[in-house]
Amino acid sequence: MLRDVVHRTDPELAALLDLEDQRQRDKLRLIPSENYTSQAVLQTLSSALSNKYSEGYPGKRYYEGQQYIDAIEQLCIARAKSLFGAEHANVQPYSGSPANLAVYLAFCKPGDVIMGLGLPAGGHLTHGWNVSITGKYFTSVAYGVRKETGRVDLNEVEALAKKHTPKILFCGGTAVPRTIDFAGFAQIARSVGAVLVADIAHIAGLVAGGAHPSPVGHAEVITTTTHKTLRGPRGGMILCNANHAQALDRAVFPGLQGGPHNATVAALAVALKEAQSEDFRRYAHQIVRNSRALAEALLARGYDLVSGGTDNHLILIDLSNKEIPGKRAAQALDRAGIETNYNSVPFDPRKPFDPSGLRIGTPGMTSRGMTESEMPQVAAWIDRAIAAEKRGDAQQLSTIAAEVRELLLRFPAPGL
Ligand code: DSN
Repeated sequence: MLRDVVHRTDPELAALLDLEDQRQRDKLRLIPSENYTSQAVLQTLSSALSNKYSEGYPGKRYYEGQQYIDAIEQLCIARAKSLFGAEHANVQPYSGSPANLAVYLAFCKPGDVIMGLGLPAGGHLTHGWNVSITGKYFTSVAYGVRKETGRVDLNEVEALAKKHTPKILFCGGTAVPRTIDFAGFAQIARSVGAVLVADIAHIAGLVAGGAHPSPVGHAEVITTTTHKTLRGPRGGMILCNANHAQALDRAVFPGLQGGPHNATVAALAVALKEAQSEDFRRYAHQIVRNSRALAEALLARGYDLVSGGTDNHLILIDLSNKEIPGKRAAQALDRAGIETNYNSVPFDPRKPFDPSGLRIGTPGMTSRGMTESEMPQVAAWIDRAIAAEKRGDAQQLSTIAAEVRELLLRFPAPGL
């Protein structure tokens, strides 16, 4: 119905929207930060809330007409607090990066020392990497992963923290295939007087569904996006202990942002309700089972996985031993109907725009209902596509894309 209206108003744009829907239906979407939101979330995003300005917080706005907006934001906050067991929630950050910037603004002055996982080791740009404002305006110290294990070594983190005494210590990242030891990080942060910030953007849905330990009770501040494993709209959220509520709220507004995106806040409220369900718990645990099954199938085919496997939704493949760079592999896989992203691996000798790795994950396909039974087939397609690309067999890539489409007919894409 809504799309019909767009077709009448702007057929050129509507045709592109239709094509993107079709692409998301037909492709095996393995990018670990992507997912399929529900129809309820998508419909809420396109509501009249998009017409409204609401600078401020419920009960303290700078614009009138907030009777329903206040109720919506309060509902969203209450659901976020209850789902994660947090004392305070701010649901206004536009996404994960602004949520992280708010943390800097709340706790640091320019030039202060901060610590986070380095980008090449799986950290996020906003954890202090040098090309980000967070690496330019603050004195950033990066910890890494051990070459032999591909895992964070808390002894290294502790030694660096003791030497540099950061104001804030980030844990979490964008290419971390293993469980994050929040308690271990908390002990280090406490010992040097740093605020521990757990960036759970990737794993928020796993935490909510009980498939990854929760940082609540360990990290004083938790930041997240809302659209990855959590399966909500594109957005961000900050959870924290009550004593940090005022500083973080002020940092988000008026420190960094103007009016919240009300339709996004409302859609997040819907997603948080969905995340309270038993279905969501099953989905979260299935993501991990699928990921482990896929990792095993890839290992059996000789793929080198960073850290040797996975505990969560994400698998980082080092393609060096397959003698194909990540970008070429990802482009070939896309032609074979399998969507991934190329990614640096720890200690990567190649450049970030043409790295050695491929990052894949199971949230999207789990949302479509796939289970462990499909994972050997997925690994076989990846392997066949990479071999086909190496011998220049474009026909084989098209054949795989057709097989992928055929399988996906059995697993309808939610929301589309
Ligand atoms: N772009 C996100 C991801 O793909 O992990 C991180 O910001």
